[in-house]
Amino acid sequence: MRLIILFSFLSAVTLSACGSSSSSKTVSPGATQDFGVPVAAPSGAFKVSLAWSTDLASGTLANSAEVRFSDANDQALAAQLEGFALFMPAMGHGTIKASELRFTQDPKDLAHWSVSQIWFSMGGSANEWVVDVTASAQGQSEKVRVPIPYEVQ
Ligand SMILES: [Cu+2]
Repeated sequence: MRLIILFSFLSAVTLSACGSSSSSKTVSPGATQDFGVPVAAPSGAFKVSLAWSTDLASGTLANSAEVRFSDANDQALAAQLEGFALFMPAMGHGTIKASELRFTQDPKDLAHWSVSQIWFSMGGSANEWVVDVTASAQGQSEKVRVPIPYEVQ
């Protein structure tokens, strides 16, 4: 019970702190193919890149993203998406409603997944949220931290 009260208090305090930042980069209309720079898994088993399909907003399940996996030579790599965990490093918390996430693998391109029903528990400026993507490829399951260079409103 004390933990719950503490968490509620922290959430209330940090909500205003996050909103005060000046950065306001949002997802551009038609930016669904902007996958950014791929991030390599520690072992090099795969790289992952994200393209956000929507402007990002807290307090809604309307956010969605495309996820692509590639190998060391940037060729498409079939992979199993196992986790998509939002995290806010500056405040040390994740998000809620993670059980609502929906993962869909493209049956014609096993390197390509869609993630929908993504819930941000609070807003933030560009790069305040990150996503820890867990996936397995080439027999290795690994977690990769991918930046989110967009404002979450
Ligand atoms: Cu926060």
